Amino acid sequence: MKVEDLLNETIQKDGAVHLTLIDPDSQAPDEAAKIAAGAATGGTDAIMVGGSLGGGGAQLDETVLAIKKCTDLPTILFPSSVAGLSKHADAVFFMSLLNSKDVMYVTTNQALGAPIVKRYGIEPIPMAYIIISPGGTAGWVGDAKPIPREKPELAVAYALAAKYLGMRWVYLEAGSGAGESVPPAMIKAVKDAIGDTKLIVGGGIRDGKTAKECVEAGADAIVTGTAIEKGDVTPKIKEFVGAIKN
Ligand code: 1GP
Repeated sequence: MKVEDLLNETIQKDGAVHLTLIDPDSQAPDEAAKIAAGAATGGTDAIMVGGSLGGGGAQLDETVLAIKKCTDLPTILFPSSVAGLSKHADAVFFMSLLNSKDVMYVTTNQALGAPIVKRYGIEPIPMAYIIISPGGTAGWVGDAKPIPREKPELAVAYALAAKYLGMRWVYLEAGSGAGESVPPAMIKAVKDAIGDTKLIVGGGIRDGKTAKECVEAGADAIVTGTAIEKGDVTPKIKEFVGAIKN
């Protein structure tokens, strides 16, 4: 089954999915594999692999391979550029940073990467990436014009543009390690506007309560990374999963 179909089925069944983000640049491949295994035990639905800085080449390939050895969960690449592609992954969020000021992040990397995705045979999942203030490293690297937190109408405008461009997924990103997640009022405004287009929310989600608020506001998928970098992975993932699923 295609990864996107699996995610959609799970959203239909459970109300939401939890995605665990692993940055290949943050630890050795065997460590990444342990995190993925712990997240799988905790009930996460897929492993996203990517990061804003580095994390390409052999380190990325070895990380994806190590993760695939220890879990059957889908692996989805989350690339910041064409360098974030690996032939070993199952799928790739084929994403455009819609509110970037640099065409490199809107269409150029996508053009450079598209033939590679085809050659590797990995499943592209079309996604709009929208950076919300503060935006973190992703915002800086992607030269974004972060959307002010008190301006949901700007996020709605970008998300609707994504829908009308045919993207099936929209990701509201506050930035890894953000002090606060994307505001629920913004999530709600975006979901009300885009309807059946799937909404991913990430950045600054550290506990089940915040994850639940995001899902109640309309998020279909929650991404967490930083929260499991320290401490026990499985109980933390269980906290997120328990909070967001029906
Ligand atoms: C970053 O949205 C993701 O791209 C995850 O953010 O590390 O804050 O969980 P955190």
